[in-house]
Amino acid sequence: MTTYGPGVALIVVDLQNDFATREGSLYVHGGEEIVDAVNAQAESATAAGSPVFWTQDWHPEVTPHFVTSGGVWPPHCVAGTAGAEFHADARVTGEVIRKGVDGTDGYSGFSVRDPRSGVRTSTVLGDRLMAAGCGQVVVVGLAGDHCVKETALDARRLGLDVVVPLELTRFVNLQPGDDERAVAELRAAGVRVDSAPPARSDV
Ligand code: VGL
Ligand code: ZN
Repeated sequence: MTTYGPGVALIVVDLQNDFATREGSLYVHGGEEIVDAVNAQAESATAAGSPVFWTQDWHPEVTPHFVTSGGVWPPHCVAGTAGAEFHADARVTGEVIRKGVDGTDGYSGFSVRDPRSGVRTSTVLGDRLMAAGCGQVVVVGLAGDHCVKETALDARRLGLDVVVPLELTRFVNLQPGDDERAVAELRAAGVRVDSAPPARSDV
């Protein structure tokens, strides 16, 4: 059991219109349902002195991440478009970490990978957490089988304790069963996957 405080950070992944609204180009079913609860988490975290980070998928118009250029995803979260904006109800406070900029595959908030060269580079998120002295992160947002998962796995690679509350994420399920496989992969990596959201006073 853990409680928000300066040693624990909240990372909100990609709560953006293209994922979290029905009109979005890569709508994650039920994505809009988590927005209020995520806001409440962010409020609790901030009140307890926990840093809060919001990742933002932020792609160029043409990128090998998109199916139109050899990738797997429909174009989404193109820099500067409405689809890339945070959900209108999201109360974004704290630092925004953009990923996928410059044509990289930005799945994790901690690192991005250039699909052409295979080179992986770090975002500032890991440095920020180290500088803040955070040993634990709570990862929420969209999508549980992609960016939430990759962010949580990277956090484990950095040696952090990681909690993913299932009520605060939703899954794409591009292939049926991706949700269960993602949860299994997270648990195998030592991530605590909770089936209920953390109580507000008892994360
Ligand atoms: C995501 C696929 C492509 C995500 C981002 O936020 O989970 N998924 N880009
Ligand atoms: Zn993307």
